[in-house]
Amino acid sequence: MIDVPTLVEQAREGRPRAVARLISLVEGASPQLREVMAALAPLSGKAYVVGLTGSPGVGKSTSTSALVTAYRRLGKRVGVLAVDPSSPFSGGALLGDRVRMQEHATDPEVFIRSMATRGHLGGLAWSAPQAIRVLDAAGCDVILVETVGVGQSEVEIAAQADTTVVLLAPGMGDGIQAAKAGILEIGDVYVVNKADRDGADATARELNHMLGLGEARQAGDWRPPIVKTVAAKQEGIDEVVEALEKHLAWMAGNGELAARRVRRAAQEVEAIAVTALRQRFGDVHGDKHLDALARRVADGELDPYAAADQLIAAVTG
Ligand SMILES: Nc1nc2c(ncn2[C@@H]2O[C@H](COP(=O)(O)OP(=O)(O)OP(=O)(O)O)[C@@H](O)[C@H]2O)c(=O)[nH]1
Ligand SMILES: [Mg+2]
Repeated sequence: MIDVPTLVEQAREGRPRAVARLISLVEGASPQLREVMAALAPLSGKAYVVGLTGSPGVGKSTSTSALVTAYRRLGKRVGVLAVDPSSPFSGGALLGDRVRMQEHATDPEVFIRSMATRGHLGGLAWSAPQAIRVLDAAGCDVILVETVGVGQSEVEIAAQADTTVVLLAPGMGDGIQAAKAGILEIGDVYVVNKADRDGADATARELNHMLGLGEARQAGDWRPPIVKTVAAKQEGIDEVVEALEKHLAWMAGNGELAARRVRRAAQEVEAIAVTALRQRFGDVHGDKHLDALARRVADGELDPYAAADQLIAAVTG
């Protein structure tokens, strides 16, 4: 058994090994998570959570590393969470990221963790917020969350950040047209990376046009800025930080920040509850109660809805 209070205290002091162990507990869906989260709850809510998303190879890891550099110059403690929702293995895809993050590896004010969700049910919906809570409690001012892999998970991660950065690059497929339509709805800040390559201006223009379509903004609404960067050379990164700070101030000023955090907590709670219910239903499978109900339904004695009601009552009672 792990001594949770000691581990939490050590994480609070910013000890990397304690932070790593707590995130491993999240990754492994440890039964001790209940105790860990109870201890962390009063310590969290201070960090600014930024999600980075975009097609493979667009420069998410390079940009994350460049943002770490920029935030460190501002004296901030930074957490980086690389999440791989698609793979059950934490090595592989994240290996390249480790190399990219190498320059920060010895900085005691930077915490870099990668996490695979090992395919557990509703994995990302609760595991990412919990890993974020660990980094938050460890005193990170900013937490950068990079998702590896594409698809629905991008949108899922975006829902969990305070601010979502969508990255694009020139010459990747057909630019924005190729980008999934959903990406135009989730970005708070857009970055056209690899601006050292041909076509960056065109990509930015096209993006600007697409973002303007269907625009019915009112005074005080947020208009997502578009920033051009060469992340590999740290160019434009200060402008990204500036855009992030503006978005944070905008959200803090109108209640949006609190609203987003409530949404994030709601998703997490729901995912935990659904997981718990699924588990109980799993226990019910092959259970005598279900057998008895099923027999009555098969015999036409009971309708399936009434039987389901009885099963739910048995599982939640
Ligand atoms: N020319 C140029 N290359 C860049 C720039 N930023 C990143 N790259 C290169 O683009 C490649 C992919 O960068 P990554 O940061 O690994 O991209 P990623 O989005 O994290 O990739 P995945 O995690 O695999 O989806 C690397 O070879 C980088 O060196 C840039 O600003 N300009
Ligand atoms: Mg990457």
